[in-house]
Amino acid sequence: MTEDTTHKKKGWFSRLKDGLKRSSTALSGGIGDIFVKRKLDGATLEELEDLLIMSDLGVAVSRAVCETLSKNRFDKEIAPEEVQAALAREIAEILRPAAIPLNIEAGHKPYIILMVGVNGSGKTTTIGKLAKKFQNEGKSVMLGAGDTFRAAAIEQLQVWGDRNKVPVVSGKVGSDAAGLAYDAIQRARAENIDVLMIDTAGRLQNKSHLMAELSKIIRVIKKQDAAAPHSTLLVLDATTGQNAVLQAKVFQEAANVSGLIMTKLDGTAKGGVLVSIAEKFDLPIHAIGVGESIDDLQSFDADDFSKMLVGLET
Ligand SMILES: Nc1nc2c(ncn2[C@@H]2O[C@H](COP(=O)(O)OP(=O)(O)O)[C@@H](O)[C@H]2O)c(=O)[nH]1
Ligand SMILES: [Mg+2]
Repeated sequence: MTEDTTHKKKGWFSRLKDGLKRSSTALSGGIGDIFVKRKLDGATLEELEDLLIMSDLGVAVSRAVCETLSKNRFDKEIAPEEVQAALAREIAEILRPAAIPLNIEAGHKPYIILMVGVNGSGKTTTIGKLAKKFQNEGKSVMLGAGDTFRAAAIEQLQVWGDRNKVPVVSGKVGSDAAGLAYDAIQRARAENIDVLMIDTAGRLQNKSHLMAELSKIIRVIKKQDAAAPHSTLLVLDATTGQNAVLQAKVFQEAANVSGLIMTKLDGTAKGGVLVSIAEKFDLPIHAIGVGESIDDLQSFDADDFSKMLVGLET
């Protein structure tokens, strides 16, 4: 590792730690409270299971870790650190198969990425961050302003386009998002672009409307390229806690999601929900957002994430 990347890693690492502090302090602090000079008896295990469930880990994971602990250490004195380590092991076990980087397969040109997720989850920002990443990999990038609902949304994508010096295809406010997707694909083809990212609106107030809009966009994209969208990325805001599970379900139904990016793990995050989502939906976790700036996107590491979540040093 070069000095530069070491420095960078420290930067986002410490920020991520800050972000998880709330849930992990509750978790590690809670574990400390439960286990101060205590034996691992039935009542203690029950208390621990409750704490884990409250940390958004999901019932299945919480039960599994308690069962493992009970098998190995029942009726023995146990230190909080041992509980944290066992918990981190269980969580990493679940997350490891899901830690799959986003792979832009050659052979699709443009490689079309559709970004979906509720308003405010971080879609547009994540597009901006990914644009830089793809350009660093030597790929040409174009953005499609498919959130045609608000002028501010189009302008915001334009700002990210300018920042990255990549073209943005946009239409009038209120125009048809599917039509915009069509135009963007045409232009990306004409300009021989490698990766086209299409932004969308995420109005969840009306589920059937959202579904209709997304499926129309997807239908139009498929008419251009039957294999597209090549990736449909669901962006989830970590601070929404358990609500993210519901969002994953709705968007899975509406848009056949192919992978996840969880944002705002630098904020007052409740990152534990990622564990229950990975458990419930068989979806790759491609990356995590750890800030609002262009470089604040990191690939997902199951072991580091698990340790930080339970308050262990990595
Ligand atoms: N702290 C933090 N803020 C983020 C992150 N990703 C996005 N945001 C902020 O969240 C807000 C909504 O993001 P935006 O990209 O507009 O969401 P969209 O409505 O899904 O397109 C903006 O203020 C972003 O700067 C992140 O990883 N960390
Ligand atoms: Mg947006």
